[in-house]
Amino acid sequence: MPLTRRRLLAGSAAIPFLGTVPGQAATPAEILTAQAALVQIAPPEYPKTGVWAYDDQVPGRTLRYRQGDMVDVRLMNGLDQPTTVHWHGLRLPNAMDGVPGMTQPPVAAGSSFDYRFEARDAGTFWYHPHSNSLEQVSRGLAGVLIIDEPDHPDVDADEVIVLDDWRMTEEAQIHDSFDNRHDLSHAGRLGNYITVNGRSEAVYDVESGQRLRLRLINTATARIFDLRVRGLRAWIVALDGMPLPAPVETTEVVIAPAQRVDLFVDVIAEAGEEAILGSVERDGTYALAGFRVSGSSAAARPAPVALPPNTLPEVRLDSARTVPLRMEGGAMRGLPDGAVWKGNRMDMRELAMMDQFWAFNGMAGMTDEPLVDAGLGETVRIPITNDTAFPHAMHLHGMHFREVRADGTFGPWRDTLLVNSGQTREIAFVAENPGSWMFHCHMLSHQMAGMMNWIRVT
Ligand SMILES: [Cu+2]
Repeated sequence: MPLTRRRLLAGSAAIPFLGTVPGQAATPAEILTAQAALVQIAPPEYPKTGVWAYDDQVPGRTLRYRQGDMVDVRLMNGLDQPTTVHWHGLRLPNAMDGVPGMTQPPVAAGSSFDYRFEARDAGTFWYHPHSNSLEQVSRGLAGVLIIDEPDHPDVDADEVIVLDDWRMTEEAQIHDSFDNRHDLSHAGRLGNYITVNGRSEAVYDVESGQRLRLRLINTATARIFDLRVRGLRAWIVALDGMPLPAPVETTEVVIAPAQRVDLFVDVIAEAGEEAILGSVERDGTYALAGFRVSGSSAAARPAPVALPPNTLPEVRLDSARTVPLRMEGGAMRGLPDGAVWKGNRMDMRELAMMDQFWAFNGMAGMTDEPLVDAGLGETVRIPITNDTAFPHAMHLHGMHFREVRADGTFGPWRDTLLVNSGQTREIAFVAENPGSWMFHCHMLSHQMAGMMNWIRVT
């Protein structure tokens, strides 16, 4: 039987990966293969680290599109367990959101899945699995997705800075402690080795007077980075992919797991002077990114202007429905009244046997009915009260929200909000995107141990 070119291409694409969706003949422009790999993450005197990665890279390669393009990516699963890709922060059709058992079937080992959706919003986003998330993300599965504005902003360089931490053994291998009950019930899986773009430090050659765009992305599963800039004049221009109405000058940036912060920085250090992006730790400030400055300062630039806004819906509080969310549990406070897990009321000891330590409104883990059942176009307000002893980074899929401040004004658009112990912070969003959307803590140990629920928009 003669092989036609079409058959040959379709056949060769399917060889190692069974279970491809019928009719999936055209090869997407991008293929991401999730698989085990060996990568030099630790300093050179250590061995390579066995990771799970997209295409043998940590972080996965940066996917880049222009606003309005179609994102067209085939995930191939070379792991020995199911996986998916969640496109974090993107407003996309529900079927492309990557939540197994909710928006798509899990992608079995050896299978593939095609993701295709319009790049609606320009900004800095990222992708990661939503299947066995704590282990898969901790082992290295995460990558950056950038959607460029139609007109490039006036900067001399545009750099991605992926912040992550790893829990390593002394042989620089991923510590195999994903069900550690201390992590599940405390601050989560904090690492013992911090990386920038998969290395211990990033170094950039710059000239005094240059303006850089730095896209900070926190892919760690638990660590909140408290950052400082020195030798740089910095403005926040976007949060979680969405531009601020005006740049906000700052010297400090707090970035919780899954959040993104876009900075414009002007190099104000002269040649030979220190310019860093540093992380504040208990015993000092450590450089995560270093800028080797040459040249002498050119004339100072005018202050930056705002990035062009994405088209976001108007949040109307007057007609909004309010659904409070109370977070409880974890070490120190516990769940004295127990919680409902998978339809059964359990006491704290029984919940702990099931690795459940946290609850939303008295419910641990996913529920049959959503936290909010919203009508399409309805505005929903959720005051989030953190009655636990730990901070939590709450992430809503599929839609961005605004914080409603105590004085009734709105905060910036975000998809992930850090709520510290004892705080009540209210969010409001327009249920503009139909489907079933996860609403969960992005400290992934907390998500696994009870802090997840969902919102339905119909
Ligand atoms: Cu949490």
